[in-house]
Amino acid sequence: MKHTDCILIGAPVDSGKRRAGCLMGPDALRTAGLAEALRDLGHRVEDLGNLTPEPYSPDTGEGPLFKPNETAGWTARLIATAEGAMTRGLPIFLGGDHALSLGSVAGVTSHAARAGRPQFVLWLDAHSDFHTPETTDSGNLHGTPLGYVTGRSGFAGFPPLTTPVQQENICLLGLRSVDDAERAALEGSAIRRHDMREIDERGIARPLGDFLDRVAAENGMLHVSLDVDFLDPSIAPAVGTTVPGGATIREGHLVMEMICDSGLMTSLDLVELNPFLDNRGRTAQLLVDLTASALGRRVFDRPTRAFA
Ligand code: 4U7
Ligand code: MN
Ligand code: MN
Ligand code: MN
Repeated sequence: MKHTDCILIGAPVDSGKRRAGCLMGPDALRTAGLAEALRDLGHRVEDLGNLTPEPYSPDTGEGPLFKPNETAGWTARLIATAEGAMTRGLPIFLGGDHALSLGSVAGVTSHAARAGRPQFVLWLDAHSDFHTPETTDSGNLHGTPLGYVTGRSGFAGFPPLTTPVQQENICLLGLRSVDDAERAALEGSAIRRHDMREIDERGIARPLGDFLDRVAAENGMLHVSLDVDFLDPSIAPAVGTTVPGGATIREGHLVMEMICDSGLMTSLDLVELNPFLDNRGRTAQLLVDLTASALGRRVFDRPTRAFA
């Protein structure tokens, strides 16, 4: 098992939606023993503590978007932090809501471009998060990160994107809540998408295995963005946007074990954890266990990609 330099980056982003609480996410993940679990697997772990957004003008509360200036300040800080961390190890972004990923994904993608490698993104989420500020009905920017990082228009006031992620390099897994405007945009795009019905029918290993094969064939960098609501709310209640019918504990672990076996993951987001809504820390603990699976925890050694 390869030992990794893990860099924990607390990003208590809470500006991406109206229901507060994700700002406590990084400390809940620490309390649940994230660093210890990774060290037990033999990895080196450095914790950068919690970031703050770059300075921004106060949000006025006017206009259709919730806290756009604060979110833009977070995006700028996260882009710079992600670019720096990628030169030193595997950044693990501790959210914070999913608006965090405007910055984490943009930053790792700009690093990949400099390294001359294509960036791939695996999006584990009930939602497609493909809105722009012009298509969102809720005004909540945690529903827009994939719109931003693919270079869709409408993100005035946000850091200009140096390198968009190629649509065909994105894989959405776990979908069960997609808004009409997102569906139309996705259907006109090359983004790979697998809803829960497909996962029920074919299993989760086949679509994921196909995607990992493509990342490997193109010598890509792989960013994994894990939204708590990918998981079924019965096992992961600590999230504001629960959608029934999500991934089971075993589907979650299988995804992470396959990612581990592939050896391809270069960065990771753990987002949308709202500890205020948790049940005795069980969601935070599950995220720690899933991260451990992605970084080598296993029951027995098995042949690589036995299920692909
Ligand atoms: B998350 C939503 F309307 N699409 O835009 C929206 F259903 O990061 C939800 O995936 C967005 O949790 C969910 O507000 C964002 C809604
Ligand atoms: Mn979601
Ligand atoms: Mn999301
Ligand atoms: Mn959510």
